[in-house]
Amino acid sequence: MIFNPEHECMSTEARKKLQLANLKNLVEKLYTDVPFYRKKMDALGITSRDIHTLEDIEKLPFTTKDDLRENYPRGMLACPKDRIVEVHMSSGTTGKPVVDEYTQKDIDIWREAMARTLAGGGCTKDDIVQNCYGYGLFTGGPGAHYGAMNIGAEVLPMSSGNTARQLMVMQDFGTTMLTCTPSYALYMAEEAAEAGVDLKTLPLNKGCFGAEPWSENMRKEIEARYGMKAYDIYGLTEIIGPGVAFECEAQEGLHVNEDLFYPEIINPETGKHVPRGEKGELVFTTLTKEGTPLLRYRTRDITYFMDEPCSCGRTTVRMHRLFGRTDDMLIIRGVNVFPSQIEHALFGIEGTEPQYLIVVNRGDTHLDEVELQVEVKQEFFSDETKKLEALRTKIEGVMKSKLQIGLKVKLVEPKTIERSIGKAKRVIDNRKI
Ligand code: DLL
Repeated sequence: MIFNPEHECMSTEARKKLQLANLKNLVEKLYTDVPFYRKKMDALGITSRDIHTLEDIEKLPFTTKDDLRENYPRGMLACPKDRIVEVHMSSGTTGKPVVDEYTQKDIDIWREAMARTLAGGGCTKDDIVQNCYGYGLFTGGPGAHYGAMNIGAEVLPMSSGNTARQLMVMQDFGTTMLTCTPSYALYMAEEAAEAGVDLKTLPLNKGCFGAEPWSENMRKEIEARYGMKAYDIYGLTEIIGPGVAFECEAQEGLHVNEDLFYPEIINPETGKHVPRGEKGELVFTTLTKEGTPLLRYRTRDITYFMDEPCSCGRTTVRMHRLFGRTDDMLIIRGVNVFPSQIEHALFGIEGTEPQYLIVVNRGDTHLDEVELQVEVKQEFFSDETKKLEALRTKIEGVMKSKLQIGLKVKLVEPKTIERSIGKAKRVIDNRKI
């Protein structure tokens, strides 16, 4: 189902016109109401009168996470404080959190963006949505909740954790749709298997998963274990939370809600647009927000635009599922490695579970050493050691050829790598650099 065909299937020209009008308004508003932006624009000698086309956005300044941290808690506010009705913050582990403040209109935009997102994953008013994203300052829980309510579905506001209760409610209330991080979906599937619950026999047939990197193979694993369709959804606190981009039934890239959030892809080194279709850093401008609107926010997420028409009929641009972040890239002995590459290489190997941990150390010789811990399927583990050793050597070989670096593989028993109810932690970097 397309939630808002008028906006999601608009002609490119009509959308561009709308985006340009909103961009001009935004620049005007930020100049008048946010001293941080006025200073930046003055430094570049630019005003809203310099914006004639959407391409002129390149004249405008970027916003970075550091800018937001420096303006914590309320320096980015673009409207009177008494108009704010809700606040969310990122779950960042270092430094100050980033803050998103919502007026009632911003909440309405979010409800709209998330209704489009869940509808992309097949949600209708007849669905029973078990929402296991965390509730609280994190945007996941409330975002999915608002979207499902906007569609008119029934919401089970479970939040994350307490897996036994999740499984009980799922069976007793006939959940038809699941929303949570992909790693928690897999964890729940493991617990279900342990408890003798066959998820494939339940009415649950679809889910919208995001908030952390996951791969095509992880999708296949979730789809197989639950007997469901698993859709990728993307967003970030700074821009609105979830609801920025989402997959449709074609599962070929994520449609960006680009009438609300204007996307660009830049070369992270030069800050210039990359040629259309090339990989780079994703940048968003919030076109219609009131509380904490942002201009050209550098997400550090890496993707590319997919411009070919989509079979679903939506005309919004799609972005490829994320390749990683400019800041989660590991540099191992001078080679750039993304955890997603390791994950991708791993999933093709039979006998392994989709659970892994990358541990990076700087050894006695001052060289970087990587240990990749991989869970092995139970049947494999109870087998003879020769078979395990062959698997270990095989994984090391695959990694060497795919990543161009040697790493040590340690095979571990099922369920030994710590599970997460929120975002999974895949890398431990012990190097003090
Ligand atoms: O994770 C919002 C969200 C909630 C998205 C629920 C989807 C579902 P933050 O905590 O601010 O917000 O983290 C945002 O998480 O910049 C990406 O690096 C990463 N991320 C989010 N969705 C995906 C995804 C929420 N589908 C940061 N694939 C973003 C890969 C994702 N990474």
